[in-house]
Amino acid sequence: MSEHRLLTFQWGLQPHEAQPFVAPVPLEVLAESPGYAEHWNTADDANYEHKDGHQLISTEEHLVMVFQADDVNLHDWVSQVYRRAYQASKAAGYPHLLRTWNYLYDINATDQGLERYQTFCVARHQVMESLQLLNDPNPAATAIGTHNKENSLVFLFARSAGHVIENKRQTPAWEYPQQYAPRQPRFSRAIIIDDVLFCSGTASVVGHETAHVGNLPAQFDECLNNLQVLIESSGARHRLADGMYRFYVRDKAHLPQVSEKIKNSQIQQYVILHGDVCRENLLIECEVVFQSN
Ligand code: 3EB
Repeated sequence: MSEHRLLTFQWGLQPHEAQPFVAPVPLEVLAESPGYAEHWNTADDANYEHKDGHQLISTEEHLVMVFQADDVNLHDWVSQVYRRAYQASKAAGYPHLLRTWNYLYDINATDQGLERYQTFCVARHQVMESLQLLNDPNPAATAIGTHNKENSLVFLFARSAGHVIENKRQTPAWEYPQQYAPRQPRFSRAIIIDDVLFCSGTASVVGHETAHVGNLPAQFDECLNNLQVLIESSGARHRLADGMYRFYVRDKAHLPQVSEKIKNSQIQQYVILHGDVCRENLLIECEVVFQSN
């Protein structure tokens, strides 16, 4: 294990001291495992800053940036935020983007002829292109729709690069055909850094197509199939049941089926959130952190 292991994710423990910072997840919690709470811990001192309407948390190795807004022009806001995040992190010496969480209001709605998820993809791609980042490794990412007008973008940057893991059952997102968005989504299926494996929002996608349209239990199983492949490709010896899961469910009525599936899967640590998965025919998506400790 690396000596410089600075970030761990804990569940179920109370922090030793009051956390001065709480990252927003602007979605309704439908269910969670007993005592669920996600804590990001680091061995180093953390500095907290509010600056020009966003928050920065920095340690020797990591920089977290958090942007929130209520009523925005999506294209303009995403462009401004991504540009600022990339530029500020690079200037501060944290050039490697490991992970993003993109929570966007009404993600499947159509605005001026384009689905809002597609507008987000276009804006993200344009910023990366103009900053000449299209050949850089893509971060692990989540893109989910909120219901309460809130938008939030969270970035985890680091001084050292992670290692990208793609899923051999799936087309890399940046090679998706343009039916999903006029500019391809830019995310990797997983990133591993030290012994922490971040799996992106993982859904029932095989190749580039949605598998099991309309079938929640089968989509759940396909998510776990995809995660299993990512674990195997990472070379790490994690078990599916040991991950820390965030599930996103489009339809509240599916909650009993999801709970039943989780129970049978032996997953211990989870939260189930009510959010719109960015492709309309995906009923469920999950993201997972695996780590050995
Ligand atoms: C998929 O596999 C599902 O655009 O950043 C999942 C996670 C998905 C992140 C993104 C999209 C994104 O294609 C969609």
